[in-house]
Amino acid sequence: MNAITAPGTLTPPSHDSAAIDLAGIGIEIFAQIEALAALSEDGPKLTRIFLSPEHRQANDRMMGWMRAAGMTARVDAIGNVVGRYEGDHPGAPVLLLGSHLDTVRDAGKYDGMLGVVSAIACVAALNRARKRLSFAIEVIGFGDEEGVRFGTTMLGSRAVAGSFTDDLLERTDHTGKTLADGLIAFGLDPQTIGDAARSRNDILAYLELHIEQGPVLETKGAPVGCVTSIAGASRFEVDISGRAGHAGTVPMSARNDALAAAAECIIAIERRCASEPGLVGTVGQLTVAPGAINVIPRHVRFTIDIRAPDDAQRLRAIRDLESEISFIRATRKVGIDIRLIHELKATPCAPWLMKQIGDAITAEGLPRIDLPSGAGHDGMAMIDVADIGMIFVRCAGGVSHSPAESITIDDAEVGARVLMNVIRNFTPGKTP
Ligand code: HGY
Ligand code: MN
Ligand code: MN
Repeated sequence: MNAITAPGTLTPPSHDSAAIDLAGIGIEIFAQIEALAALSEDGPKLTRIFLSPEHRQANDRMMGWMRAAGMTARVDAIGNVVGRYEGDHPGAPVLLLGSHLDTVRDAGKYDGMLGVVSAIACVAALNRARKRLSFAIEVIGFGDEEGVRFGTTMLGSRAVAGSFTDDLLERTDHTGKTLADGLIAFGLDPQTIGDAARSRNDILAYLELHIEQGPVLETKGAPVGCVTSIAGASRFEVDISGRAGHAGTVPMSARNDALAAAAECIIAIERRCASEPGLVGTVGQLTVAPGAINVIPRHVRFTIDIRAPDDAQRLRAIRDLESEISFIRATRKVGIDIRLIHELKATPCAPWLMKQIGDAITAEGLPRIDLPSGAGHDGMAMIDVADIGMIFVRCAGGVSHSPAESITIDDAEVGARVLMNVIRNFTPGKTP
């Protein structure tokens, strides 16, 4: 335990969250979510990718809201937007709040944005009440959590956590631009990414509010939940090289059809991942070349996303699939290259933070529901620099990564009230 979080060095704030007026906070949150949803490369769909013009517009919008909430606001060395609300004394340690501002393609408008906007709304309420706490609050809008543009995820939070590695600068997007090119075009210097890194010594905890992206809270009739852990994830890029040929003349027995081989691999992935509870596998992207109706496919590239709550379970499934894919390679006489492009271990939420989240939920007169997260979150990176806690908000049908993603204003308000309650009663520390 370092000096800052030793008990007694910070006086816990008064337990009077009731003194902070949160009336209408759900409406305020919804209005800002709607404003952000309009910042898209393909409106009326919502797609906002890392270091894009829409990302810059979102950062500008966030800095305006952060400053209006009494914070200083800046963009850090990798493009995250960071607001800071000072504590009751200079140089106070920081409670980090936040989530991500980037989206998947044709996304819902709450995944990520709800956590950033709710955190700002809580700080705005503290500011209106002229409340200062014994710690500073920083709100981070991470620029890349989904990994849509460069394939590997959590680039923003990895830079903050100090786990960004320079090889990532060479990752390319679908146009062939590297991450370094993207940073320069955004007005940033790839050589200074290290400046975004924070030290564990000045962070008390990282706390994220996020939609559940699953059906558990809705099934249990609960508006909010306390996250226990985040499933570990591995992402791969697979290249299959066969032989192009005339669709009308090459006998079936003489083909090296890259797409048929890919199809066999994809069914093997689905079959293996469906064989164990908790294990999930998805092939979300696939390209075919040359892509003509009357040519036997020469090359296929597809992605694999494999997750499990338990790392050994995930790694066992990966080993099994690697041997199945080797068998397909041999029997179909094609080339198959599998590249790991991203991996983050299963991440536990800190019991001491879970207790404070649970207390905040019950203080709102609600049942405490603890649940794991199948979706990935920035806390998987932030665990390298702080203990993490997450508050989940119910979403309709558990639907996410889809324009059908939706929550109610009431649930947005409950989520913000729970977040505010954790903030007002936050006591740094370790497992109770
Ligand atoms: O893919 C995920 O789980 C997250 O939404 N980035
Ligand atoms: Mn997402
Ligand atoms: Mn998310």
